[in-house]
Amino acid sequence: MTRIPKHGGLDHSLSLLSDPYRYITKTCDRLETDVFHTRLLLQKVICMRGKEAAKLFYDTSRFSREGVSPSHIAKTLFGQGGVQGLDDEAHLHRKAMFMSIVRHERVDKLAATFRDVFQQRLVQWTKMNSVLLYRQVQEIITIAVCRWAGVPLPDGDVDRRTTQLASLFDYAANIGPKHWYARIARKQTNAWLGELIEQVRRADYQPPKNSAAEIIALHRELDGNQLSTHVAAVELNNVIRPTIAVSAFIVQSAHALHQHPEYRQRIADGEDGLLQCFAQEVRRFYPFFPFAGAKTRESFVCNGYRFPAGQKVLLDLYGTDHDPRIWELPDKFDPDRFKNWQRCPFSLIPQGGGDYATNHRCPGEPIAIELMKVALDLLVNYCQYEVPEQELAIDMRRMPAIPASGFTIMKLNLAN
Ligand code: MYR
Repeated sequence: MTRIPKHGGLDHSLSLLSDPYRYITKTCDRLETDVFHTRLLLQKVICMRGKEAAKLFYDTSRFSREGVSPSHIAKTLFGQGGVQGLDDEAHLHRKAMFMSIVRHERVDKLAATFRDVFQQRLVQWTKMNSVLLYRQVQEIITIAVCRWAGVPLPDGDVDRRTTQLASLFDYAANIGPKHWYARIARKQTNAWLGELIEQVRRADYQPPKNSAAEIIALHRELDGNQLSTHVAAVELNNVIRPTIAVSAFIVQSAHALHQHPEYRQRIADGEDGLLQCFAQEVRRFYPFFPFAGAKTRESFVCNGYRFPAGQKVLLDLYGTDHDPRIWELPDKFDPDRFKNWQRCPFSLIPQGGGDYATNHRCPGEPIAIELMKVALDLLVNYCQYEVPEQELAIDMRRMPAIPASGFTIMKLNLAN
């Protein structure tokens, strides 16, 4: 048996928070290991990285998710009682509900709605002095995803609901006033969506057939009962909120286009498969979700290392997406690496790994990719704009990490 190396010291929460995307990899490199013990929030935690670690982490016979999210994350980002904290049959059954919401043709429908709303915004942007892309794209997605999900959103509510929903992921890692803002926003958005669930159940409001609002409101659990109003609201929020978080990937895509203008021409030329490769490389290259958490069910030995029962474990998502054993020149932005990519559920894991239906991999991944492709197409083929002087460095302390400026564009004109 080999002892799991230890990152010695009292507690490393501050090191993790000051470099959330690189703490695990940096420590692994320093200790020359792929797995180590550390202490976070005064608790013993095992951190690991790489493809083999991801395979282990998504073995549901060894790891459970119940009660794993720290309470400040559960009370902001994920909400309480949702799919992220379920295991076994309950998880498979709830996941099947999400899979039915994101069936292929429904993703296409969302992408088409997003394209319509985005194109209308492009016209408005021609009249604006400057456009803060992160915020604007959040509003576009909020309008599109609510329409698609069967959630009524009057024009006058777009600003308020976008701010509330975006705060759930933008402020999830914050402490102080932003955290409390997100806690209030969680309550407000759950109340709003819960009221809608009740209206659907009372038949006071009929959402479109097979929309997320209908599927979730009428979903029955394994015991034959409907979800409580609270959990149904959390799950509807679990469809809407992460879709709005795709705004980070879209800003990162705009950033990548700006840093690598040679791809503009290739995209404009309609190069086969390039939009897909570009979107995948943005998801691999840029920081989105830093790490995922789970806990061991029983004690077990893997590769000579003993994992104790009930042990919290973090899997390094960003580090695995930059692992040089998987990705040649991982710090080079190179969409062409995806041209002949052999899909592997444990190597490209910005939104979690494993299988959508049976693991805790985000079922919204195809949504993220399709919305990114639409945004790239519109930003390259439907308009021209300038990127003024601004702080364009990716703020690695921010989660999700985007340029500190939020990415401002100016002098936007529609393409002829
Ligand atoms: C979602 O809404 O589920 C997707 C959110 C994506 C990015 C959010 C990044 C926040 C990560 C917080 C982890 C904090 C761990 C201390």
